[in-house]
Formats: sequence, structure tokens, C-alpha cells
Amino acid sequence: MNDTIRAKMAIVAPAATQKKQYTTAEIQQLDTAHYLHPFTDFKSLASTGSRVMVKGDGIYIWDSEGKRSLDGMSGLWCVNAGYGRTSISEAVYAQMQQLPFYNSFFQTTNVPAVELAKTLVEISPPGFNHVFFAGSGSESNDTNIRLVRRYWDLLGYKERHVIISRHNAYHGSTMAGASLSGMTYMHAQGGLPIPGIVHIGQPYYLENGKGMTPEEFGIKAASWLEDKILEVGADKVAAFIGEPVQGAGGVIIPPSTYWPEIQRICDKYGILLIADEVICGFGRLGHWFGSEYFGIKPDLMTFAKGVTSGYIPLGGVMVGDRVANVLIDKGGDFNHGFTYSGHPVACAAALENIRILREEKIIEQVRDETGPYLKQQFEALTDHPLVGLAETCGFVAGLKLVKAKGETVFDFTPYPAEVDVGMVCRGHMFRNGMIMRAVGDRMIIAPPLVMTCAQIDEMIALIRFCLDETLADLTARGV
Ligand code: PXG
Repeated sequence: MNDTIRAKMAIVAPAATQKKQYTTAEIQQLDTAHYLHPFTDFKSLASTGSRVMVKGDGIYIWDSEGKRSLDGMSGLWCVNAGYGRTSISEAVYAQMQQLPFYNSFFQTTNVPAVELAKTLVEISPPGFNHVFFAGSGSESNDTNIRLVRRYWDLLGYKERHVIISRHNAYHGSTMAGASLSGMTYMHAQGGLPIPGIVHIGQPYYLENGKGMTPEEFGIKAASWLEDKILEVGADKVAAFIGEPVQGAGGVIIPPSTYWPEIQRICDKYGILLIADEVICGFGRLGHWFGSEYFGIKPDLMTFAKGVTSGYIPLGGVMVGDRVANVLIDKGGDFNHGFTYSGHPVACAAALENIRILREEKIIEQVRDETGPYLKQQFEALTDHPLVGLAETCGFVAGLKLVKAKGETVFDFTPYPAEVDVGMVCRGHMFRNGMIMRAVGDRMIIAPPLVMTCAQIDEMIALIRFCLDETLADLTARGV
């Protein structure tokens, strides 16, 4: 049976629980009629219709028309162990039959949650001995705000409530998550950010580093944190939060000097350091956590996505000893938590996912073999006339589309904004079965960590083909 037929069967013979069979058009119609999608122009989607995904296997996904695509985005930065892991479904099924749900309130616990807490402590850097579970990355970052403000309150510093984040950061979409995020288009809706959250510039060398080496720029970008601390008043700053590599902002990889200098500044003022590991955690940078890649020791680490490879929603915060000891020793009740904190089924999925990552040595493979190979192959795309710069860090990568290149990486000519070159390129990628995201003029990927070197070759060839098509298209349009 070929892939096309198998995928079509998925839509005509759906899961046992699904009574009715649908055509693509019927699903699209119902989708438009009732389903408000996240971060979507509803009216515009209604005119085009959604792509209906029906199946995944390894690094590939299939839509309802039987079209196979190479999923360069791991779903949404999360399917680290790849699609089609039956052992995760089996673990979930077994747990659902045993105990589908129980809460962790009222002095109650469950076995998968405890086992997962122990496992997470094992894979975290030294000094992390506790976890607080949530259902998503956004809830976990809300939890961070509650945790750090409570920490300072308990120590008698009631004024220390301000959290410093960065422009173009992404930390979620709840009121607190969106406030921590540095996306102006999010803040423009709903009166955000909430009080007590301020932002500094991002460490984007290409945008702000002209005239400096990357190392000099890293120090400079970190100094913006110190400037902000002094502006706000060190006695008012509770914490700094950052993604080790900014993901949704367009894969912004900071210079090597940046994070150590951020750490030095946080230490100097006693400010808590929160690493948002929702994308970088669980192997994405070739280590369990991105903080290890950059050699920093945060006080709190947010996780979600890759903890279950996205098979079931789960998030949480690894709470370092500095904060945990105060909350435990002096805290009394911590008045925060979610119905699904420590959900047994989600924890069972995470345990099996972590077992796979460990036993198949997938993270070591990214660190020692496939990550360096991706770097070599992806960076070679800079010889394409459209590519101004191509960079990777572990299994995230981004390239910048330019109209013309100059002497240095800074001297490029961009395409006019109205061309929306990223979306043009993304169109060619999707049409040719390559899932690659566009963030402005940056094209980004975060492939499943199970991708082999041969599959990297396949992906790079596909990307190159689509870049050629994009260039031909733009030239034909006269732009
Ligand atoms: N922190 C980081 C670093 C993230 O990338 C969140 C928190 C929030 O997680 P939840 O589970 O609440 O979505 C994220 C999520 C994109 C995109 O366009 C990225 C995310 C979510 C949606 C879209 O790249 N990251």
C-alpha cells in the first residue's frame, strides 16, 4: 500500500470513536463554521480552508488529500521523538485504564506524577530537586510569576515584583504569558502587558550588532539588562526570563558571550534567572536543557512541548533549591495550581517519551552527529542568492531571505515589506511538501530529533529546490 492510499484511508476509516466519515471539503466547511483557530485571521482562513492533517510517522505527516510532507517544525517545536511512537500510545492507554485522572490537591498524589518528578530531577542540572506541574508552557510561565513573587515576599522583599523579559520573546498566550512575551502585536490586543513586566532588547546580532564582533555584541546586549535593572531599581526586580534561543521570534541564536554575562548580572544583583526551556528543553540543542548548552545555572526552568513530544499536553517548572527551600521552609500554603497539575496520563506519556530519548540516545545523537551535520549542510545554503545568513544551534535553524547581498552580512538589501518574502517562500515550501515556518523574512526549522543524516540531506535538497522556486517566482513578478 503506498503512502497516498494509506493516508486517504485515514480519513475514510477514522478512529473507532469517530462515527461519521468525512471528505476534506466537509471537514473544511465544519472547521470554518465552528472552530476558531489560535493566532488566526478567521475570515481569511474561511476563504482558503484549512489543511487537514490525518497521520504522522517518523518525520513525516500526511494531509487528507494523501499529500506527504517532511515536518521541519516537529508539529510546533514539540514532536522530538517523532510521530508514530506506539509505546507512548500504549503507556497512555494503560494509564487511562488504570487511573485516567486524579488531582494532586488535598494531600493526594499519583504514581506517574511522582515517578516523573523523580525522573525530571535526574535529567536536570544539579540543584534542581523539585518540579511544579502545569498543563502548558503558558501556565508554567504564569506559575513562574507566582513563584518568584512569592519567594521575594517570603524573604520580606515585598517590593521585588518586577520581571524583566525581552522584545520579540515568546513565553505564551495567557495574560501573563503574553505579557512576558515581547510581541508588540500581542500587547496591542487586550491591554497588555500586565503591570510589573518590562522588556529589554533581544540579542539579535544581525539587527543590532553592526560594527561589533558577535562576542562584543553579546556583552553589549546583556548590558541592556543591567541598564534596565538600574532604571527600575535593583530592589524592585524579582527575575529575568529568557529563552536560551528565541524560537517563535525567528530562531534568534545569541552570541556565546551573552548568557554568561546575563548570569553574571543576575548574580550581581541577586535577581532570579528563569530559563524558558519550552522549546530548548528535552534535547533540542543537543542537551537535556538549553541552559546546559550555554553554560548557565538558572533558578527556574519552564518546560512543556518536548517533555511528552507533544503526544499529550503537559508543562511545568523545574524549581531550583534556592527558591524551593524558601517555599518549603517558610511558605505555608502556596495558593496556586491547576486541575491537571500532575495529570497521571500526561505524566505516563512523559515517562515513556523520556525513556525513548534516553535509551535511543537521541540527544547524544543530536549533540555529536546529526546536529553538527545539520549545521554543515544548513549553513551551506548561504551560497544561494536568496540567503543572507543561515545559522543553526542543535536542531533549530534559521535563514534570512534577502534581495541582494553586500560585503558583509550587514550590507544586504531586503525585499520590500509588501512582498512578504517569507510567506511567498513558505507557500513554495508547503506546496512541495516541506514544512518550514516564516517569521518575517526569516525561514526557520526545528525538525524531529530522530531525523537521520540521510533525512537531513533529503530536507536540505527540498529546501534548496523551494528556494530556487521562490527566486524564480519573485523574478517573474518583477520584485
Ligand atoms: N514558552 C516558549 C519558549 C514557547 O515557545 C510557550 C512558552 C507557551 O507554551 P504553550 O504550551 O502555552 O503554547 C511557548 C510556545 C510559534 C509558536 O509560532 C510557538 C509557541 C506556541 C505557538 C506558536 O512558533 N511556543
